[in-house]
Amino acid sequence: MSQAALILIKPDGLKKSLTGNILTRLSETKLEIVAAKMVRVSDELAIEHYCHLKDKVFFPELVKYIKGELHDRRKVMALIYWGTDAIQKCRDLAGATNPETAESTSIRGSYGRILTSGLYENVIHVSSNESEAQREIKLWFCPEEIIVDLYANHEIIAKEVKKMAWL
Ligand code: DAT
Ligand code: MG
Repeated sequence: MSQAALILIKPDGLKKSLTGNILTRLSETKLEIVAAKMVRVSDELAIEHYCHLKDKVFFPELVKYIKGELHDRRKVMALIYWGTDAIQKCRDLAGATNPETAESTSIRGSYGRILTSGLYENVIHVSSNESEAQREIKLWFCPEEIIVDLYANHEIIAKEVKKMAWL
């Protein structure tokens, strides 16, 4: 069954110029990229994304990390990979959460590290299961940004929405 996975190339991955490398590794999965963008991560987005970890001692630093405050790069690259077993395939390539125990050929095993504070700086995020993927994708993307219809959606007339436009 086709499923979707949210991938984030975290600020350390961008700072270390690993984008091309990571995308090449992920292309081994033969999955389809159905959305991609650069995102400046707000406090709200960071906190909501990692809400399952809000009671952990490392939570405040984790929020700073995903916002780019530890790397002077206030951006992440967000992508959606879509296809058969997308989550497992991407998680296998990413490797274990802890970069020290991740298989050494995996993305996290190759490029991750543990900070002196104990936080795992592990280059990439991959959704952990289908319901988390759905929650995360709805948080990071709106329906028009995804080139397939992943989840039920509807048209709305948005009034008085402040947004930037080309001159
Ligand atoms: P994953 O990113 O593999 O899905 P997670 O959702 O449990 O893992 O945690 C999110 C991030 O938080 C993880 O990528 C790195 C950090 N983290 C998790 N557990 C940690 C720990 N025990 N010590 C330090 N950082 C941790
Ligand atoms: Mg997770």
